[in-house]
Amino acid sequence: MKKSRLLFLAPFVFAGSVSSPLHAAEKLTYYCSAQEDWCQIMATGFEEATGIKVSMTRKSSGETLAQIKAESSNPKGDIWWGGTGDPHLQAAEEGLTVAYESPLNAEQNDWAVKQAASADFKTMGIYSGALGYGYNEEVLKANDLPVPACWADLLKPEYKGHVQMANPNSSGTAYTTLATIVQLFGEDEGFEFMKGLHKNINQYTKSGSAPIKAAARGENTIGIVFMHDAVKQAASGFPIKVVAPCEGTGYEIGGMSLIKDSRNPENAKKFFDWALTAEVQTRALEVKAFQVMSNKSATSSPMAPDLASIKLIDYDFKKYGSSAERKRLLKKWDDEVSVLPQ
Ligand code: S7P
Repeated sequence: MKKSRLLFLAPFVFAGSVSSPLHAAEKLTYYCSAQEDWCQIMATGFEEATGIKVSMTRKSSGETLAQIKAESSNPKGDIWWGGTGDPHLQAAEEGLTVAYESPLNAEQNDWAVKQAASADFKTMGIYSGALGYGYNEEVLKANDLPVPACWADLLKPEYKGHVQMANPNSSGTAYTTLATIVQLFGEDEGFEFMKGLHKNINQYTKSGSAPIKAAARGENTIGIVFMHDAVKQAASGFPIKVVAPCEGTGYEIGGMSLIKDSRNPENAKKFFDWALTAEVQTRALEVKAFQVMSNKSATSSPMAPDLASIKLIDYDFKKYGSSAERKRLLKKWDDEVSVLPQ
């Protein structure tokens, strides 16, 4: 155990490519949009590996994009790690991030590098995961509700007050839901679906994974989330069942981007390279983060949803990650869905 840890630290501490842990001036301001526990181990792991002091802020994907935009005349963040790819692509298109081709790109899966190339390397794919939902089987039974299997099931009147999702403005998960439904059913039918769903929603949360955490605690019945976030709750011992909707579903390519005009650009690049290593990506399992990792040699768990066995749509990242389309869809959802009575 000790030996492998030394090997893991070696390129970063002993090769002299970064400053020693005693060099107090070295720092990194890190914005994180993955789960809090994963964000934390990335921050402490990087500090331990390099001696660079990390200051971390965890916010949902849409919120972090808004923060980077608001700070663009005087950027405070150095690197944005995690969160759905669409807002990372929007940041790239809006010139909020800078291009970087890591030497570690050769170790990554094609889909991760393809995502980067589509944005002229102003962002990078770091993991992937399918959207779906999870339900608390005890709460479902206690309320005498049928077992849902499809997106269409979530519109049934008996689920009124039993479904939770995040607000797509703040949450990358919920924006992925909106874009998935539009791609799956077409825009008109998709918005009718969102209006029907709205009638059954008990709360739009800020964070994408909150609905399944609430279901795990028995405070909600069905949470629309990434399937891996539902698996995390099941793996933690909660009575959560995970659903890959029968009509098919969308997916995310989680992103990592270097913030333009940042104060510590070299340290940000070091984090970028470090985060693409198989060893670091495998550490996701310590916090039950069950995404498919970008590094081809990262170890995945048998509990992770098998993307090959899920009916996935051909999610159009270029279109739905574009600034104009993302803004248009969010405004339409605000104007036509969120204002409706429930
Ligand atoms: O780490 C889990 C995860 O679901 O969190 C990211 C998510 O965007 C963060 O939450 P928001 O929906 O609130 O933005 C996903 O990228 C990731 O898979």
